[in-house]
Amino acid sequence: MLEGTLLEALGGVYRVRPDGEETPVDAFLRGRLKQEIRTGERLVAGDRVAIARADDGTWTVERVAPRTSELLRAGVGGRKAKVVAANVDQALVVVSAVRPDLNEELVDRFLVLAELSELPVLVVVNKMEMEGAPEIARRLEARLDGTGYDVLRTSALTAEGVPKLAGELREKTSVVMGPSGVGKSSLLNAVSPGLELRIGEVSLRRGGGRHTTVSARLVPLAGGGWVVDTPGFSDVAAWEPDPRHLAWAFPEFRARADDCRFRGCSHLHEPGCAVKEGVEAGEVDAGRYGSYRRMGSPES
Ligand SMILES: Nc1nc2c(ncn2[C@@H]2O[C@H](COP(=O)(O)OP(=O)(O)OP(=O)(O)O)[C@@H](O)[C@H]2O)c(=O)[nH]1
Ligand SMILES: [Mg+2]
Ligand SMILES: [Zn+2]
Repeated sequence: MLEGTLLEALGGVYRVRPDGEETPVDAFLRGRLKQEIRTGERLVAGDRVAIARADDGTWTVERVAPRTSELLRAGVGGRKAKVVAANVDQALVVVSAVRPDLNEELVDRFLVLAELSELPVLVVVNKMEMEGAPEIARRLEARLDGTGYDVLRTSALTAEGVPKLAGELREKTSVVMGPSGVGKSSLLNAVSPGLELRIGEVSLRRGGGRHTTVSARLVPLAGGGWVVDTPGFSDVAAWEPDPRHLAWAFPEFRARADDCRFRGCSHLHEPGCAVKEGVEAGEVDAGRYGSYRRMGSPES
């Protein structure tokens, strides 16, 4: 039996890197574990597993270790959470200033996913060399002022911010998330040139264009550390309809909630709400507060 880390799950094939070895092996599920996975939670990139080799040379996944963390997103067509990656230390929300244009409310929604997953998060604004990008990045920084989130400006094209990004990824396991086409894979290639992750243009030639990265994949970085590259997504509904949990996912609200008149204030219609007062005083960003209201109401 060998311990290892799941790099990628590809429709029934589980690519596992045994600890201390360079070359991954493909393993399969059998028996009870297969039943459990079918009815419950899937295995995802980052899972710690034990694998065993059968007489015919094939590998099977025998055990999955409890996870230390999970990046969650809403499952397709439902509000139930789905796991994107396991055992990561931090999440990166990657967007581009332009092409595709930065959508501030979408950033808020990605940040909520990271918060509900209880992961530290870094915001990355890519394609900074493009015209108009500095003004767009400045606006996002102003919106996030007071949240505690760091915003890192990058360009995979000019390498602006890439050494800084490499520093943030070093010695940790991270997961990148963000819309398709913003340059997530390009940035990881820039940080670690040996990776050769597939990027946009290649799939354009194949007639695709969207969703160049097709499955979550854990890769090692040249400087030490690991990162899960994920396919872009923009359907970022929170699965958590309880407004108190949602409110908790906005750190600048969290910091004020003690001053609200009512305990468990939803910051929506209660009198004496310190968050609403903060919005009126210009101390809490009105755009973020609008995101919160829309995320909490199902018709949004
Ligand atoms: N101008 C400019 N283009 C970039 C930059 N980074 C990436 N691109 C381009 O943006 C396109 C998308 O890049 P990808 O790295 O495939 O984007 P992704 O976020 O991984 O996309 P998915 O895998 O579909 O989620 C490609 O054509 C890249 O060449 C950048 O900093 N500046
Ligand atoms: Mg990609
Ligand atoms: Zn309140």
